[in-house]
Amino acid sequence: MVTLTIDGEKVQVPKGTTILEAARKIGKKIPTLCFLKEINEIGACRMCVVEVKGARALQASCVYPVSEGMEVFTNTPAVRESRKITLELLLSDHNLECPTCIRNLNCELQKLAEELGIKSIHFEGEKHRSIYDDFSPSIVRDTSKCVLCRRCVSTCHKVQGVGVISPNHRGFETMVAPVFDMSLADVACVNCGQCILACPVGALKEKDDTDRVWKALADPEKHVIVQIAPAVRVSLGEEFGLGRGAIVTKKIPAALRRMGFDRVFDTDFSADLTIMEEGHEFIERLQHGGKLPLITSCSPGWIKFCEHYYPEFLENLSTCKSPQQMFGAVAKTYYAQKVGIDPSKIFVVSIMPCTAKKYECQRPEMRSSGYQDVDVVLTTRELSRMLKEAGINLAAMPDEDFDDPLGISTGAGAIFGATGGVMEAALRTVYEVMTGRELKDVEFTEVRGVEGIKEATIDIDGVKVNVAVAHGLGNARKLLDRIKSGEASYHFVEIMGCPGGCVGGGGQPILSAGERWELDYREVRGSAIYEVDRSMPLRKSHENPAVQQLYREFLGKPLSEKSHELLHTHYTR
Ligand code: HC0
Ligand code: SF4
Repeated sequence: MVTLTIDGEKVQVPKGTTILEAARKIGKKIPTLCFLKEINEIGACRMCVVEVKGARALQASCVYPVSEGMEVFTNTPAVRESRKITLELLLSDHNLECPTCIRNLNCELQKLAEELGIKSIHFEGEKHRSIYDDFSPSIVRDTSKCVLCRRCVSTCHKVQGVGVISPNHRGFETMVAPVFDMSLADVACVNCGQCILACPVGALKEKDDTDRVWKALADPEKHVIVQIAPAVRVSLGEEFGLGRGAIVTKKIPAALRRMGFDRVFDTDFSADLTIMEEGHEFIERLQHGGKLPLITSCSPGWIKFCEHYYPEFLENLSTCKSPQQMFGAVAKTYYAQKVGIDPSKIFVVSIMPCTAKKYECQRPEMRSSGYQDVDVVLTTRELSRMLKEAGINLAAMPDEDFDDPLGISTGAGAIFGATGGVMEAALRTVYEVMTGRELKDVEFTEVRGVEGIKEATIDIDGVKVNVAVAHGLGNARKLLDRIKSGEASYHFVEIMGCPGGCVGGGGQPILSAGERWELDYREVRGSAIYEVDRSMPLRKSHENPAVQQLYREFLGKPLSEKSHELLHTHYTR
């Protein structure tokens, strides 16, 4: 342990601790901007400077390690002046469109200006060259708002193992961009949106599709239906002051009906359907020498990552489309027939925690109904903006149910939203189908939680099934490399593109770096997802009566010809 004083107060911390962490331990908040715990600790922005007795200059506390007897001062006139000048210089070269910026009132730069008491900007000078890149189906970059903190760069490189953005050029010309300042649409970006969650300002945002949905809702010719993803029910409430991970499953249908949707359905329904198809696909491959490990294919960021970086695993991917896409295909065929509406008049909106889903719905494979199966994808954040625009306060909504039949679901569908959930849901069904016996304890806790890679061996009547789960593409990379080298071998693997699974999706409400340090949002929202599961009367996908009815009336059985035509696809090199 090391003992030091901070502003005269004694503090003991382990060797290797930074001054910033030591200060936090005694409740002292030092302002930061580029710092993102464990992801970006580079001392670049110099907002966190402090005086260290004996040191020649002010030091960046986020990278300066403590030492025995050190005396630190966090609040001297020199420290305050330096931070203010740094911030004013940043603001002097910033696009100050604050009231119309996507991050207005949720911007770390704005917050710092308030906290540091910046009342005017004393410097006026050149503005840096900027690019507005909106060619990607998912992500918009506006470098006029970039503060060069590199949080997005570190996230893309270190967390996601992708690395398609970096600081280009030098000095005042520095710009965070893909190679040769190309568009994100033209490089191997996987549209995960994790860079957006890392951005402290409005330099990165999702492609906004809210106008297209308002237009559809206002069109009397259109039958506008909506599906809501598993993870949104534990995050949307955060935008309405209900606390991180608040469960708002039943408030969502009420709010969406008031917005004008004709039917409010649930992706949890088609998640159950996915399990029926994927569970049988697994059993088929296991028992008939098919390609193993079977790897889940419902996370579109992961699919794109696999296509670009690990094409040798494409044959391992489940041929099942994702629940969002299965929903669209079923909505424009089975549901259209059932309600007697021409599928060309049906407009399918998805509310997803994900930016890559915007890209997924536009893929050419996703038109098996004869139309684009899902018309528009909105992120959790976009839905929240629309609700606010319509004056609908989610927090004040009564409890209502989803509509029949595509709104009926089980707990197995709900847990898709957390890392390990697809695997657990599949195991619940695979076990019962393979053994013909009831699974008494449905909880496979070995595959739950935020550890990067989880493994388990499940005994199914003497058949030992080895499974692994990875979330976040950096972890996926590690897992795939181990499989490739022969170091590990599995029968069934779940990969989700985002850390924490969909609860940590790139379209979810954004936490500041400070809040991320205080609380693991992946864990909080993940626990809420499992609570949703426990509260459901049915917890196994094959028990979903609406899914059973769909098979009886339309699909026949899992892996039938009709299922293959509508619900499956192939990804090729
Ligand atoms: Fe997910 Fe999904 S679980 S990817 O994270 O599989 O986005 O929540 O909707 O499709 O169900 C996201 C979440 C979904 C899909 C489902 C899967
Ligand atoms: Fe990187 Fe994902 Fe952002 Fe693309 S969307 S730049 S892959 S973090």
